Amino acid sequence: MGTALIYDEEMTRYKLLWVDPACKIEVPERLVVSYGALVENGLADRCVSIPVREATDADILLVHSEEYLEAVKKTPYMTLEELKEFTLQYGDVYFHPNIYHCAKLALGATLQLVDNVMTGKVRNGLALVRPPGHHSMRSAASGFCIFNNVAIAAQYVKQKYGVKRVLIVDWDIHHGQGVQYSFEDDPSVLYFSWHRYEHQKFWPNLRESDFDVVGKEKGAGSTINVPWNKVKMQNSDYLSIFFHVLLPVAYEFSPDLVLVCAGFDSAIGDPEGEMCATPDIFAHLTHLLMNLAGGKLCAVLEGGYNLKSLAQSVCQTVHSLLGDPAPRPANLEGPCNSALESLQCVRSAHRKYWSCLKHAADLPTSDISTKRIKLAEDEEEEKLDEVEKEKLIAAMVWPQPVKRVTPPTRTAVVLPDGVACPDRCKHFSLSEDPDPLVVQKLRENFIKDADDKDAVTLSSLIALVDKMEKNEICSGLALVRDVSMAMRCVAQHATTALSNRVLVVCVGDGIVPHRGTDDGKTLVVHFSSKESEEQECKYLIPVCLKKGCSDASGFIQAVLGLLLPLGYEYDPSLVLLVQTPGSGICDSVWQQLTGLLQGLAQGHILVLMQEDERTCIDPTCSSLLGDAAPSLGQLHAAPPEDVEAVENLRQRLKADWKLLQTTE
Ligand code: X5A
Ligand code: ZN
Repeated sequence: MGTALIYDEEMTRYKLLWVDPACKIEVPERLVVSYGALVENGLADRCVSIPVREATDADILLVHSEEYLEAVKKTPYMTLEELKEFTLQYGDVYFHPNIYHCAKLALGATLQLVDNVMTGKVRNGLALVRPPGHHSMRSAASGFCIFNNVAIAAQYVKQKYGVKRVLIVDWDIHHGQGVQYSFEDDPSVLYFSWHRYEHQKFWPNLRESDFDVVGKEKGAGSTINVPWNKVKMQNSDYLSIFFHVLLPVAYEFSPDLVLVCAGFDSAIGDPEGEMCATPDIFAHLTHLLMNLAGGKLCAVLEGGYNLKSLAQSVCQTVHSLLGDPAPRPANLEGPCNSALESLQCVRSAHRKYWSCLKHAADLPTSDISTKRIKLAEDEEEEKLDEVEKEKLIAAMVWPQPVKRVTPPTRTAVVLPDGVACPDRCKHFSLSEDPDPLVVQKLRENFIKDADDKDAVTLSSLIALVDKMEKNEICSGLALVRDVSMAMRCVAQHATTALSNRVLVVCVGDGIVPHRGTDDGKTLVVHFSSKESEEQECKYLIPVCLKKGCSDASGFIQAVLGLLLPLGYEYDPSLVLLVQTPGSGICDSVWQQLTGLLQGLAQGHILVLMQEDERTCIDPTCSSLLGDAAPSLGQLHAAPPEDVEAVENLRQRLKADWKLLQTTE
């Protein structure tokens, strides 16, 4: 199952025909450079190319009014003067004789994408379109948008495929008010948007873009607004919102389809957003959404006005859609205070709607209004003149994202004799007898009850980790006689011989002795149902869940709100995922965990399991090969003790780990 790419040059054939400073950034080159970069990087060729189509009136009328459609239909026949005049009734948008045609293609491209994903012809995809859609409303064009591509797509899949729940993630830097209005009372569409807001001073300057606007009637809770009240937000700020708001709610909601309003004006260098998140953040945002809805994800271009930043961000997104390992997430120093304030406000505003947020700090209403109103006074920053500002933003530099290559071997397996190697994986064994020196060392350190088989297995694991380090192999699975021993052996090799940082994730109650974890070379996170004897410290974190790993809800919340932020901030070069016998974790939860952890360490993850866990081989390999995990279904409320345990841990650890912070 592949990744669709939908693009047609025709959508470059309209442009601004008069002078309008507000619209001059929306240029045909946006599509030319985006597609060009995909071709240059060999990404276009790896996608399934699907033709666009013209949307029909019926498609457009799923969201827009007949009067509006009829009015737009006349624009191809208007004179320049008439077009200017027509444009005046809307905000920050322009018309052109060919824009109606392009708008039909943009919507048609979006619908082609969702059709191909819903029918299983492809797993996911990107539609590169112009004009964008998320600002347009039932009867109005707005913000360069004519028809609301993504909102219509959501209605379309509900109607055509009977889809029950759609998640719309709007990572564009503007608030997609058109999408919000379309679904404000509809609980079947969860709309998430972050946007530059500056306490309502930023376009479109709407009261209804603030965090306390959450949807109406049955749809209360299914609109999530995250206002950015300062510019220059960074990767940490974006990831914090994903870990502590979007992902927990999205997993609880359990969409059947994920639509992304993929605007890249939220990236560094963009003249509209003025944010500082680097293009590689989109590798992670995309990856983190790819295990929802069984992997059914459709990204549709919205904004993005710095051509270089846009092209890089588009490539990062497509790399992830194709399953290429994500680059290491560099220098995550935790969210800034303004981002934390927004985070806290959003969590508080939504705590009555989502059980995963029940334990979020409750902000008293009086506090909320002061945070909201904080208007004018303290925000009077030195107003640079527009020309100076434009120059500064244009001069912004950032490192070129590193090349993303999947190693020649994606997944290698070390299995006991007689166990068949799953399809698509590579059986891994030593090409020659293990080095006697290595074996001797192993015997001294790990293999007390000397067993030649163990020596061979452990030597293989060491060789496998060496190959991962050289990027010849991406990930691995090993079934071993003693997972604790194998874990210690691999961790020690990686941290000493390779001087790497290793994230060790243990799942289950089996006793796992840890040593030497205070040097920062390993970070151990251990999920179990037993109160641990281990002393909690910065680098050894026992997570005790009442039902252990057998309660999907409690476990997933701990993974999203605790393990991922820790992992991202720690930035390991290797992840060791260890399942101890009788962990009680079910396959689909295990696959979610395996899938999510591949966002770390460039996908270098080694999974260790006990040798009799044969039925786990196929699901684990499937995840390691990049298949989407099956959906967990709507999650019930996690056991309150578990939510509280995670919340308490977060409170204790947040001084050491900034990505765990959820309050100022
Ligand atoms: C799709 C999009 C931005 C409009 C900005 C108007 N529109 N000032 O990014
Ligand atoms: Zn935008």
